[in-house]
Amino acid sequence: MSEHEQPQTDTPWWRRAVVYQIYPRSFADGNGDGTGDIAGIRSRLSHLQDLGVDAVWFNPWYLSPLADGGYDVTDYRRIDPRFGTIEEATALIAEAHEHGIKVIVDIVPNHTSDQHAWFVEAVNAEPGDPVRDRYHILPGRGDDGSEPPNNWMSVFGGPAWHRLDDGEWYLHLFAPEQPDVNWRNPEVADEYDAVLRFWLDRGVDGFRVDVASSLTKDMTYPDIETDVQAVMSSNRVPNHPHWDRDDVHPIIRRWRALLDSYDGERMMVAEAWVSPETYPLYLRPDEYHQVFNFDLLLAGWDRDEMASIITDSVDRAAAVGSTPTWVLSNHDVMRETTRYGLPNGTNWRTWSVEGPFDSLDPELGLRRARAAALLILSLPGSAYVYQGEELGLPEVWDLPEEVLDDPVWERSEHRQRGRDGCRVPIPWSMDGPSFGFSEVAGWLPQPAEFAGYAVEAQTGVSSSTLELYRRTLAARREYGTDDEQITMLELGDEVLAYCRGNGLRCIVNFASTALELPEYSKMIVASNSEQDDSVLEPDCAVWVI
Ligand code: TEU
Repeated sequence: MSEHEQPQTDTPWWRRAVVYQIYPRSFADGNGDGTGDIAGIRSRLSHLQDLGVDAVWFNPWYLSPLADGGYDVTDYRRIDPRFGTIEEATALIAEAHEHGIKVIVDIVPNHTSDQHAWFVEAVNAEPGDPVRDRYHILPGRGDDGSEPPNNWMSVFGGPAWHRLDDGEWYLHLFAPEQPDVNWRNPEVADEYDAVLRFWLDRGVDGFRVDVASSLTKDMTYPDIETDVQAVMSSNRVPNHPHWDRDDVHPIIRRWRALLDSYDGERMMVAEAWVSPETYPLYLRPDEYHQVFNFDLLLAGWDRDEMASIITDSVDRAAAVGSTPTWVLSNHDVMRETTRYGLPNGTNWRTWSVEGPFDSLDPELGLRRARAAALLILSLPGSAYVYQGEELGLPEVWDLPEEVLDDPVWERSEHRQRGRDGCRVPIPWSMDGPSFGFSEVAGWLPQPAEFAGYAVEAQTGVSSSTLELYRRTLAARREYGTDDEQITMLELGDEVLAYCRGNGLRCIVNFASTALELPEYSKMIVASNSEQDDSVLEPDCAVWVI
């Protein structure tokens, strides 16, 4: 069997896929305007094949004013001209398949853009007109209606209501340019069905569903005590007016039936920041195939915390017949090479404003990120790798304020710099105006140090993070197993180690001193570029069998 050949298996692809996340705006620019696009992606498919990923997930590429990086969709059936055309998207899907790579697209069903034809129609209609019922448009409170209908807050900061010129208010759980649609209106469900069919007919293998747990709202619009951010990261609030409500599940079942009516193994993965208690409900056999598990992404570099997340995730998924998902970073969070270089407990959302900046140790962060990659890539289930993780790219946390584009910067009143630092264009070559990303400077500036992280700089360099990822993904294919369990191994309080059914062991050293490795017959891959046969250095990982 060649190193890139997947062993024959009846297991559906998504149960063990490595899914590579592409943020199209920042991956590769084919038309020389400084913004990434589909032409750029098509020219770089060989990078994904060489890396050895099983699937790609594309962040939204639909027609959009990009008020929230494309999560504000004007038309779900058109590609934004900055990214390309529908013909190019269809060709890309087919070409990915020719490279043996499945395709997942992003669906944004909680809100549209304020430029969407439905919202434009609603705004132009009179209060009470049925076309307003596709959104949550309400009179305000107070004698003259000048108070918002309730106290709900936007995830991005500030109130979740915006007033129209005629005095009514509309709900936006995210930016004001992202009005929430009303899922009680049957037209809404029909429209999203049609959108799913549109992309399934173009050959996509799956959907990543944006803010999947917030679609339905309490239509009496009561005030709430808890704020949204707290709800997203903590325990379930029963009957919350707009988060993780029971009435979201019939929508999911409807989509699942639609997917199941297509041939092939079409899947959907939920972006749902929900509690461990309700997480399994989303994974019932007639609901989502997978839910992103963000626990590791939120955890520090902590042996006990990571060990319990891993065992809980494996058990929880197994209990409902699904598989765990592993996510170290994505387009919404600080890149893990930087996160792991900060002391545990640092609030990385505010750190880049507040500091202390000398608390960052970038070398330590990269060492840990490489070890974490070995950790998640040997676990059962599927792993989601965000573009640039394979290069060990750091967060560009000190972007000049004048280039910041994420609405979080303004809406948090400059308490958070937002998410641009993980969305800086990818460096492909060691020189040029944007290190091979484009013929011109990229839409966000890249720091000079990106030259050293370029694909060109790392290719063929055995100690590089890129070659480590390539070796590790090749080994994952070779030593992959369909058993979806792990056995934790006891190697001391500061070592995280487990064994897969085929005898593959992953060992991670969290101690500050080197670890004497237990006996093994073969070392398969090591996160340290200078791995010794018998000892494992701090913050490093190995796979042995
Ligand atoms: O994100 C959902 C979400 O609520 C968070 O990840 C949020 O972006 C973050 O906490 C803000 O600091 C999804 C998308 O992944 C994100 O990019 C979009 O902005 C958001 O939905 C709205 O569509």
